[in-house]
Amino acid sequence: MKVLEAEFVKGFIRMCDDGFNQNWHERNGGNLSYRVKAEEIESIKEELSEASPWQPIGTGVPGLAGEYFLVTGSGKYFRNVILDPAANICIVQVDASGKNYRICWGLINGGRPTSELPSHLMNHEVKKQVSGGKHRVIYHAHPANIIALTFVLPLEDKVFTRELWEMATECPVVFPDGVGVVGWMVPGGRDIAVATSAMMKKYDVAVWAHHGCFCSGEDFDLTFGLMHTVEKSAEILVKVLSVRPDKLQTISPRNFRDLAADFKVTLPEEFLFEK
Ligand code: 2HA
Ligand code: ZN
Repeated sequence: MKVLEAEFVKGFIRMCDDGFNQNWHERNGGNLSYRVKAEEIESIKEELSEASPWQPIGTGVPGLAGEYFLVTGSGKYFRNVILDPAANICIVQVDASGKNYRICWGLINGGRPTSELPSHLMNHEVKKQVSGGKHRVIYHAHPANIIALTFVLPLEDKVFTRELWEMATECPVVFPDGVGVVGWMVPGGRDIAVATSAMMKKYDVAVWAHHGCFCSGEDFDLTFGLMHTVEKSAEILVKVLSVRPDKLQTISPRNFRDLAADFKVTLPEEFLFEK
């Protein structure tokens, strides 16, 4: 089968377009990666090349040795992915040491995988382990309301989690583990990758202060849906704070406990503090 005929590639392209249409990907902002299943790689083998040189990832991901990833290209625009996928995305393979990658398909006019490859791969390594192999998608976007909140809320996991949970009843069910917050750091390197992947041991969502958000999930629907839910909740919070900073009423710790019991989710007590 051709790469562009594979369902996982179609799903990836659709997610890029959906993200652009949400206004989360100005210019070359944001990046997406998918850990490809063995049978999916087998089905597109005819188009994969082993000719490209191995290049350093900039960090070590031994837990991903030999794995293949579909990723957006560095400097490429999400809005162009649907028009010319082969020029804007690529499939890379990680070598046996977990220190190098090579391009096996795509980026036909040249280029490199996303500048955030270290963060994507370190997040994948953590999530593969803690989810027992279920999580396959890592998504980085620049949603305006989440970013806005990083200027007005303390950069603390418990504050962001609780405020976002309170903005929509579905939130604690969609991200029961909460959200982590990474203070401002230089993007694109190993340090921010280490900080983000440490958050991913505990959470499926990591907010990057004054920059954007990373989400992890099992498939494209769940991961896009997670980003969408977090950003919608942030939008409601921005509206609430704009109208009157002190809420007249909200969802209480007692309400959250009742919700958790009915929806059979565990909500960590650390987020159910009295204010
Ligand atoms: O431009 O979003 O974090 C791509 C990015 C870097
Ligand atoms: Zn970014």
